[in-house]
Amino acid sequence: MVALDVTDENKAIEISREVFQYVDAIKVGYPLVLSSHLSIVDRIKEITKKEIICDFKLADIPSTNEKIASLTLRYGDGIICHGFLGEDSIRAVQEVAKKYGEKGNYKKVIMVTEMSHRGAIQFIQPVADELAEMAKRLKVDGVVAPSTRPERLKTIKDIVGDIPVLSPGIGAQGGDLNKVLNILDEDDYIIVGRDIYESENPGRRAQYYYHILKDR
Ligand code: NUP
Repeated sequence: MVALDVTDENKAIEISREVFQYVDAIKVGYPLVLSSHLSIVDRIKEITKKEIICDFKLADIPSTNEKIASLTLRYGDGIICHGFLGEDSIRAVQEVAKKYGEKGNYKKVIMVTEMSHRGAIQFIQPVADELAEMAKRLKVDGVVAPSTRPERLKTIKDIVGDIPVLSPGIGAQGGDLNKVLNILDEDDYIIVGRDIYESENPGRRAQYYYHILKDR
């Protein structure tokens, strides 16, 4: 999954065209959407026909999460939420996704467990296993867990079982790809941003990851 955190709409479209054949999904977040518009998701989808995940890390009370999710899922195929707000905040997003599902548009609700940066050790890590247990209980469609700490990735993966794991931290954040690939299964994703979109040739860089994943 490529993270398209560029702040120029045209650049985002250009990179999407270069990388889409090598990725399973595209993740957009605030950098791109705040510098353009949420409808950029439709444009990227039209060009790439790939799943688009909106990484908005929802972290609000249920009624506000619900409003944000309703707006976001008009465009995206999935949305990333924080888990530390508690069960009701996630359930509110799942309710929205369910309504879209009833109309034939399956939408994924993905929950952050432990984040990949160093600061995550401070507050999130101590509760991350419980967050993973909650994710499992709520049957979310995916969890985010760090490639920067393979041992934590493994623990979280063991807790969530068959829920797919999306793992950022490879490339610019220094995660060890081999260690991570020994932990992840076929249904899981690595998320790579800067190492692809900041490279001289994003298409070739995406292809590099594609081959590693395909040949393993
Ligand atoms: O724990 C997380 N770490 C992380 O890097 C959760 C995330 N959602 N991300 C996102 O993954 C981050 O916001 C960025 O969009 C992407 C990683 O990008 P890069 O470090 O490969 O450039």
